[in-house]
Parts: sequence; structure tokens; C-alpha cells
Amino acid sequence: MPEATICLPTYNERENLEKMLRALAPHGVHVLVIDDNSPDGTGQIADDLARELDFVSVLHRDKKEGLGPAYLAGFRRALADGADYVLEMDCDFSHDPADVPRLIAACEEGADLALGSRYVPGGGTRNWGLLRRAISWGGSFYARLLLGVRVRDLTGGFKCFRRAVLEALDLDAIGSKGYAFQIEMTYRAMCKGFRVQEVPITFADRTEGTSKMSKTIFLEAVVKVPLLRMTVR
Ligand SMILES: Nc1nc2c(ncn2[C@@H]2O[C@H](COP(=O)(O)OP(=O)(O)OP(=O)(O)O)[C@@H](O)[C@H]2O)c(=O)[nH]1
Ligand SMILES: [Mg+2]
Repeated sequence: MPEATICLPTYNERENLEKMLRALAPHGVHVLVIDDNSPDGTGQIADDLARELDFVSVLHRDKKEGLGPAYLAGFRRALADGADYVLEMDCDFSHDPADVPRLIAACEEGADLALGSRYVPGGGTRNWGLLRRAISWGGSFYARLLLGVRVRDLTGGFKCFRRAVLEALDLDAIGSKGYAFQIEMTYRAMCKGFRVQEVPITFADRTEGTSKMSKTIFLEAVVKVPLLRMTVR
């Protein structure tokens, strides 16, 4: 059986973490919680759950630096622990735990990187206002246009990497912190010739906890996309 590790970054997700880990339990995956010293005590909850659930481990980091650095630390740990597939997923139920097997299956059937996608037939968003939908769709459109790639959902954070992809990328060179991180990872994988496949998903707005989306994260992506096009080959 190939090993799959879900990297699950958390920052103030105390309302969601336990429910999420229990929802992932039936899927036969390993889960690595990456907590950036959440002030709400999510890290402690994660430790308690890891003692009870043998498929869970926890990576504690000192401070919040954004999604990018948290994921990179998680990827390094997952690779060192021998994962064949490494997944990214939010801990706020925007990504449905029931979709995890479909992402892994896409890689088992030949994709190097499977992307949970809102913008292919069968995909979509639930409970998102017009503004959020417009920003998200517009962001993917902007990135697709400037980067010249055919992927329709470039900013999503529900994905499955084949181990070889993460081994081939120079993780030290990846500087993005927020949404740009998602765009950068996918673009760099495509530049190396890896096969990317979009898997339709429905993305639901979080009902518990608060969003960490910010103007800085948005602006980083706007600036980073043309830079990626100019510097990454
Ligand atoms: N470790 C860590 N996790 C983070 C950080 N920022 C966000 N996260 C987690 O990453 C996931 C996605 O963050 P969200 O706050 O939902 O942001 P988002 O999904 O981009 O925005 P929304 O759609 O508005 O929720 C959640 O599980 C967060 O707890 C961070 O700096 N460090
Ligand atoms: Mg979210």
C-alpha cells in the first residue's frame, strides 16, 4: 500500500481540528498537523489527539509565517518519513475529507500532481458571496493568462503531489507565503514537465473559526505571478 500523508496547517483552528482528524480517520492516510504556535491552543489539542490517534503526528513551529513556510516544513518531514503521496488540505472544512481518495486516485492513475478544482465541470463553491467568487475566479484567470498554463484553478489548496514532484523541486527556492504559494508550486511542477490533473471539487466556506486571508496575501499573489513567469523556467 502506498503511503499518503496529508499536511494540515493550522492557525487557531481549535473548533475544527478534532472533527477534521476524525473525518480523515477512515481514509487510511497519515496526517501531519503543522501548527504555528496558535494562541488559541490548537497545538495542545493536536498533541492530545496525536496520543490517541496513531495516524496523526504534529509539527510545532515557533511563529506564524504564512501557509507557504508551514507547508514546506511539512513537506520535508513527510518526505523524510517516506510518504509516496503528499497532500495539502485546509483544516476549516472548505475541503471535504471525503474527496481525499479521489485526489490520491488521480495520482495513482498517472497524474504527478492532482489539484482539487472549483473551475472545471463538476466543481464549484458553496456559501461564497459574489465578491469572494469574483476574487478567486479572477485570481486564477489572471495567473493562467500571465503564466500561459491551461490549469483553471491555480489558487486552490487541496492537492496531492507524487513524492517525485517534491523531490524534483528546489523547496529552498520557494518564497511565497499565501495564495501565491499554491500558484508557485503548481507552476514550478509544470515547468519541470510534471503532469497536472484537475479533479472537480465543491469548496464550502468555513462555518467555524476565522479566515486568515488578508490584503497582503492578495497583493503578494498579484506581484508574484509576473515574477514567476520571468524567473522560473
Ligand atoms: N501553520 C499555519 N497554518 C496557517 C497559516 N495561515 C493559515 N493557516 C491554515 O491554513 C488553512 C487555510 O487558511 P484559511 O484561514 O482558511 O485561509 P483561506 O482558506 O485561504 O481563506 P478562507 O477561504 O477565507 O478561509 C487553515 O487550516 C488555516 O488554519 C499559517 O501562517 N500557519
Ligand atoms: Mg479557508
